[in-house]
Amino acid sequence: MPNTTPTPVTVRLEDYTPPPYLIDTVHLDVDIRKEGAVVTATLKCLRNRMVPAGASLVLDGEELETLAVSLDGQQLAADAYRIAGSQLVIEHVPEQFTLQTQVRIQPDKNTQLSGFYRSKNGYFTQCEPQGFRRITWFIDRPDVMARYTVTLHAEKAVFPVLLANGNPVASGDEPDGRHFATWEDPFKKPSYLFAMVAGKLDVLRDTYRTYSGREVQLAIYVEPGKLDQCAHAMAALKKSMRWDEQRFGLECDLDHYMIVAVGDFNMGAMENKGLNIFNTKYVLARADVATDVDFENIDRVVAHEYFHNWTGNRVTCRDWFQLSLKEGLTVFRDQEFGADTHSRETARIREVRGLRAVQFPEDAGPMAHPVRPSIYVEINNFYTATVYEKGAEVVRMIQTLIGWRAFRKGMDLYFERHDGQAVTCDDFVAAMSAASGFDFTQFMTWYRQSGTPKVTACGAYDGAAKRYTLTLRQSCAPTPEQPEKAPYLIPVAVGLVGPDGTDLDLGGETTRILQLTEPEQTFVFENIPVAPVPSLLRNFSAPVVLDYSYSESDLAHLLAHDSDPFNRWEAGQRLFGQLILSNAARLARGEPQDWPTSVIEAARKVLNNGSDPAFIAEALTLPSEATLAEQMDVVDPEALHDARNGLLLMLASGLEGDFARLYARLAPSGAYRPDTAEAARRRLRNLCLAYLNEFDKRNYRALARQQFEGADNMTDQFAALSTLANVVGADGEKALADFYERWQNEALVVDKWLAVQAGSRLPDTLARVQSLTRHAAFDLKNPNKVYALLRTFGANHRYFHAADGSGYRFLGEQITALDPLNPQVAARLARCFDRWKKFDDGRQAHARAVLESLRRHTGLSSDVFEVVDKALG
Ligand code: B3K
Ligand code: ZN
Repeated sequence: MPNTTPTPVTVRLEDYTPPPYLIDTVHLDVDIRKEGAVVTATLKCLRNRMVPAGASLVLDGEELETLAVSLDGQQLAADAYRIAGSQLVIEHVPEQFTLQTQVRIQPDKNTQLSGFYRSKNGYFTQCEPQGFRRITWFIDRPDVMARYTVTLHAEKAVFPVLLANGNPVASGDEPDGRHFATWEDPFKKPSYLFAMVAGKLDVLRDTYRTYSGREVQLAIYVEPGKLDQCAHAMAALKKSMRWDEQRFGLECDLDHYMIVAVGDFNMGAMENKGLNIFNTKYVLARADVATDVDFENIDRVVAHEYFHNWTGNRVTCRDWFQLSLKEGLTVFRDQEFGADTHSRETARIREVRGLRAVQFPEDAGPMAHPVRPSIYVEINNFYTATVYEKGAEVVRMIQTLIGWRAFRKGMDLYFERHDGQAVTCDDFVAAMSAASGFDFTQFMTWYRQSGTPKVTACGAYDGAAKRYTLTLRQSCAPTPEQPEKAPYLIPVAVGLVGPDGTDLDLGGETTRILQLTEPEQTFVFENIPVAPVPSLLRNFSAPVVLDYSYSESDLAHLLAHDSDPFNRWEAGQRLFGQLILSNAARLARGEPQDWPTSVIEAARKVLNNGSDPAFIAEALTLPSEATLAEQMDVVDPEALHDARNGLLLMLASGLEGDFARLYARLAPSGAYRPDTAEAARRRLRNLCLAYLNEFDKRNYRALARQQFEGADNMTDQFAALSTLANVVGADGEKALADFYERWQNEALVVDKWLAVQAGSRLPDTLARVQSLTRHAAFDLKNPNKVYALLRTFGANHRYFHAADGSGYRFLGEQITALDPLNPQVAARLARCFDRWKKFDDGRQAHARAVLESLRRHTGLSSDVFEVVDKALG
């Protein structure tokens, strides 16, 4: 009988104790057959000398059919060990011993996609955080690091490719058309970095010479027929290898670096040592099937997983509470890589846009948790925007506080001290502190406290004394587990912009980093000749909400002149946000919309000031409904939606001529090129097209249709489709039908087709999404399809939060259907309900009914339970 999935338990950081036993080497023999895979594990174990002798040996396992257990070559009788729930316990073991277990697993039935599972072209693994225990009995925690040797056996014709971490050391044929391959990983690693693959796959090979002259064999494995979609990922890999050498002095330590793409994958990708496994979404790209955003995302994810080889694999996490140690740091590294390889200013803008759309709501909702959580039920629920993106902001603040040179020294010291170890966030910060002399004691609040701090600023200019005084106050609203908050150390980058638009001199610098440490603090700037407009929190120097009562003309001034590109963009976002919110309030009161014409002039200046087209496009993209909703006491999603669309139409009317001219001027001058400048041109041109189609005018529809039909690349084709799919009329229907007809065999393009319909602002969106769940293109077992259709719908602010509760009920049903198949993905969908308490009583009643019925559901996974239970509070 297979042992079962575990009953939910609460795990606490304060309960951490070191493992009583360690595992030195692991030999795995995996025999893959139709009836299941038999896994024989031989573990050389020893007592951990840090822990008193006498503890029982406790191994983790889930859904394993145990066939045999032996200790030092002696088969154990059934009463010499016990299997209780998800643990195998042996009471008395020697100081050193060899444990061998044999289990059968059922990868074909593994719809959770954790552990060893079947996908279209073979078998794949996902072990982080706790999937290895679904393959064999093990001490499945990251502070147990071992050396692995793996032998795979499978039918040769069906699974010609057999891979595991490390280096190939043997392979050959076996009777009955079978074959085997043995891989040896020279590096010690935690079990979560284990990977193996058996499949029929094509491979793109290349090599990379490191700066010390070692040659690394690179390989990207994909579904047969997709080799022509791998070149970009390979180039991205080589670029990231070079960048990590140049920026951080970090060299690849492997002889073989392999990436395997799989269509069924819960997340983006996984950094298994030397054998990354990727969602196809972050590998496959060709100009006709992938957009500029896809190309850039591939760069970022390939780099991210590669960078983990040092930040995560060489130095890993002691326990899962330390997840941000590797994730926050690695996101920061991939952000910096993105900034260096694309555009630094737009990279920062997109990061902050994402942070505000996802992490700020998370931090204000029921799932709020610190960057280093202190308690969890299901660790999979903590791969969050807080751990990743806010974690990256925390690392960025460290760099801001000590400067990049000291930061680099801190990184060097971190590796010098901890290479080969499993450590904590404190160890990282201690290295930064030792390298810089900076005292991070108060700064650690960022790791401990959840919630987004609010900084309220107030400025005063004394003309006689030529003095500008800035008073900053900080506060942080209570979060579910933390009613009281201690003050943070907040780096606030400040510039003072003069009436002519130039930065005033602040004693040899134009931006000063203030350190706000008290609840309230006053900063004085001397020798300021004129009354300035303050440019606060430049480059978004801390993940806080900044409150300053800027006038509309202040904002227009900053939007036109601020030397800090982030704050130039920010000024526009504030201006648009304030206007949308005040118009939403008017609509809610039954009053008509009212837009000042000055906003058109401000936007026109941006359009025509000769900035980088990517920046202009960012500046003229309005803040999202989800971001703005956070600023409303009671969210009225209809008024918000209508007001935001009102501003789109207002800008379109005021700038119609500008948009039309720009659309024509930005027409492509040759065949598609994927580079940053061309991508920026397309981005702005497509924004013009969308604005122009805010009017119901035949000539603009025709432009969109022409672009849809004539585009030689997916960026332009899909932008035209999105425009058409969001306007009433037959053009949208036809474009959607044509698009599907053309791309139905490209899974990733079909995902776009699903998403564009689920995110649409047309009133029949829910009905359409409901019918799409029954379409041949949809598959509840495939996470990409679920994310494309269902999560996009859950993020459709207007229709998910429909007043009659229909959106809530629909998603509730889908979560119920998905949970038994894939609880991790179901729990992610359940997060769409996070903000239900911000809405009116009617909507709350509908959401509560759905959440309560979910919580009552028998057999609900601990993943979904944790999310729903917290949401109900
Ligand atoms: N480390 C993986 C995340 C795996 C999550 C499993 N639930 C991807 C990444 O951050 O690189
Ligand atoms: Zn990561």
